[in-house]
Amino acid sequence: MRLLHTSDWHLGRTLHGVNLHEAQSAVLEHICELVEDPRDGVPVDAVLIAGDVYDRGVPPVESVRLFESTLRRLAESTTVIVTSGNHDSAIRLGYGAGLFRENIQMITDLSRLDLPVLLEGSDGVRAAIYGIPYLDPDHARVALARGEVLPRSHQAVMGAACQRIRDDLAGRAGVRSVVLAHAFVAGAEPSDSERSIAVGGVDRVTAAVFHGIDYAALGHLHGPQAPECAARSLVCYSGSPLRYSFSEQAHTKVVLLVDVPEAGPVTAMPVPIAQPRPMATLRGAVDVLMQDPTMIMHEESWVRITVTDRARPDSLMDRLTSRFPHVLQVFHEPEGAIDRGRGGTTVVSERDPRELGSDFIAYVTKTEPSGGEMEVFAAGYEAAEIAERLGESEGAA
Ligand SMILES: [Mn+2]
Repeated sequence: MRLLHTSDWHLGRTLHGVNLHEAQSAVLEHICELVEDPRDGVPVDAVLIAGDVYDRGVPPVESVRLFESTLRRLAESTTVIVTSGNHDSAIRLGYGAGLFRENIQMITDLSRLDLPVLLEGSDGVRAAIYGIPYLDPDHARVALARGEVLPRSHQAVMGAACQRIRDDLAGRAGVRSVVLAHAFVAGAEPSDSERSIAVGGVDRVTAAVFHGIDYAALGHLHGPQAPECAARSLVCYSGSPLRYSFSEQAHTKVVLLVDVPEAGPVTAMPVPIAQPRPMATLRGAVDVLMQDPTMIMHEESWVRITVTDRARPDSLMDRLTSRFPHVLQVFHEPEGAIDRGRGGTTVVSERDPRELGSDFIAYVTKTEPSGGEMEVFAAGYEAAEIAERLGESEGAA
């Protein structure tokens, strides 16, 4: 059985103000082509999209259109299984789940997580494919409890979800098992473009929660990787198909072609996805940046530039854009200046609000925030996030 695993499309996302709709359209076109015309002739039995289809709960109209046309096109030739991520509104993404044809499976409702999609590959291999929507511990610890409410942690709720899946699997002989999940597995590498899902300060689950499952198709982290796992399970992140932050400038973005044999280990083969532009981080005095011949290779890239001149150079932005028209961020850090502390006064959307809050407290009070202050700030932030999500899911507005 051949599966195509992808995640974290983040349709509607911008990159420091640059609209990525065209780049996202090109990526989805590429994915459709991989399905319609597989390079090695092996048909793709299902496309798995492990959460964060959209960048936010209420995505732009052009993103909704792009997702619909992609779904329709993929469903012409394969089965598509989609779960919701922490950026998606589960209810909005799941609209139509009960209406779509058999080969479009939108799994955004916790009550469905142990009801698998039963698939038979073109090679006769059978698999039970389970989708775990993003589990918000505050909600899932009640929804997934058998009796007592579960501890308030990702580990507890993901563990309970996987246990339900293993219970269901126990009654199914001769099928391979695949799980889609949206989680931060310990040992894996984050980047700057994931929104924190920490609850009570902890965001991770151990890879061992997936034991007994042949393949865990993960979403959430934007770099492709296969964290260490319990024996005989393969746990992989496909990563996002586009770079969504400078911290990803060295990533090779991919989708994974996953082969599930009748018996024996599952394998995942990365297929590189072309990026609209390279990315680079440059640093130096402005005259050097403007004249250095080795910088030619970055002239068409998306760049972030740190200028190190003692005084901020005149018409800095104009000068830089004349050589680097796709410059997205400019910082000024005079060489030899005293360190003003982590991050300086730069506020970028990728930074964890708790970290920003800590900087703010330090800035206002001129002292490091105490543990107690940070706890109050983190609790307030989490409460605001929960309130926002509830407002969204209940359609209060
Ligand atoms: Mn994501």
